[in-house]
Amino acid sequence: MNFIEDLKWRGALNQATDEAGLLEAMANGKVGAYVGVDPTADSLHLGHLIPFMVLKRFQNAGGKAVIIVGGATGSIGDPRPTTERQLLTPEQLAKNEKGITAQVTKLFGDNDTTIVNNNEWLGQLSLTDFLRDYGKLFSINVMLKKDVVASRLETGISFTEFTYQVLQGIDFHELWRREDVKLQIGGSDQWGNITSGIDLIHSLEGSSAKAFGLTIPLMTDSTGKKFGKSEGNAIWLDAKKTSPYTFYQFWLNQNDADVVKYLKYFTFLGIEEIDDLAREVQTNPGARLAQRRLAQEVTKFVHGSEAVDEAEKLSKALFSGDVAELSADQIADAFGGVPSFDIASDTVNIIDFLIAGEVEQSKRQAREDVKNGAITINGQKVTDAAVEIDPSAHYDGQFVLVRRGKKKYFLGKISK
Ligand code: 629
Repeated sequence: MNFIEDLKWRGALNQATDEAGLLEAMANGKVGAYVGVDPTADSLHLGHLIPFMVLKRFQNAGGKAVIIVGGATGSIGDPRPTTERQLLTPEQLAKNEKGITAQVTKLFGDNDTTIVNNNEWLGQLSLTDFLRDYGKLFSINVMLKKDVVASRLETGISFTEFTYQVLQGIDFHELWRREDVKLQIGGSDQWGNITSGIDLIHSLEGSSAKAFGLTIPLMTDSTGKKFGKSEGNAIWLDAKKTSPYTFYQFWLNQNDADVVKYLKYFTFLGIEEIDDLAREVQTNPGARLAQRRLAQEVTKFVHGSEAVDEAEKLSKALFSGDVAELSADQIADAFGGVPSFDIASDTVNIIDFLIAGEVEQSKRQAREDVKNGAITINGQKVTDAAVEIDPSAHYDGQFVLVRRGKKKYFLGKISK
């Protein structure tokens, strides 16, 4: 399969300007492709993986990868379909650029990749040069027809955001000129900006200049929900914002109805392996082999294989209830989502403790559960209702972990 056929098979091609032309250019020598990211936050999230996976596939197909960190475009803001963006402060921008650049470097690092900040050229451009050299080549009539601009005509759009498409167009031309970049890749929301660059290249370099665009469908899950959030929170690629364990679990918890789609779209596994895994989903869904492979592959790509081992070790400990030896960080990470309550650091009787944490509704029920062996504290079964719990004894004195029955966890947090 060639680059385009592979994308089609993976469900990762939404629109392309000229498939045959692109394949021909790729066959005629090493060409570059680029993806741009605006530093709107200090970390990438799952939405950014969408074009980055395809950029990697392009690299694997023999191309050169170029990434723009949009210091200049990020200071303007790509218009959203609904409302005007809040401008970021120079301090926020600088911090975000740093974070994003470091992550992109890690993702693409050692390979044949160029990372540039568009501040380099857009930051130098004078207003009169901008209007004379570029503004003259853009037709307001065409600009108004771009989807996102059209959708904002009712609610309003500032001149600043309206101009964004010109800036992204200048970027494409700049990379076309100096890095031999002939393809721009982005999510389907980027079509208008990408074609604006192609039009600019044709105006400046002649209509036969080779410049192509390709967009990728944005992901939705089988329930139609926006992909990439867990309990309303974004899944970040920064391990400090979303731990590798949470990241791994996000993929492990995907539905049977989605998992094959995600294997194609978010991993580098080939057709045979994915077909095998698809068969497993049909014949042995309980084993969740496909989900596990998905979690391993994506976590490895983003956080490395050691993080995969760590996440699997932690998952195993949780599954078996073997939590006594976990670190305080691992407890915080793995049990961040369970019901929690604040406790003091003084020793406390187990029954009072269970009532205080609302683990049990009545003392009578609490005593019964303790006697029956249904209560586990920090991985240790407690069957004596007279036991005193010492909150400082485990997990660096930060937590007391309670399990009621087989699965129900509660986390006592010791207030300092
Ligand atoms: C300068 C800036 C360029 C080319 C692109 C850009 C950024 C672009 C944009 N992209 C989104 C972002 O940065 O706003 N104008 O958050 C985001 N992108 C990844 C995918 C996307 C897109 O980084 O393309 O579609 C999300 O999946 O929204 O010269």
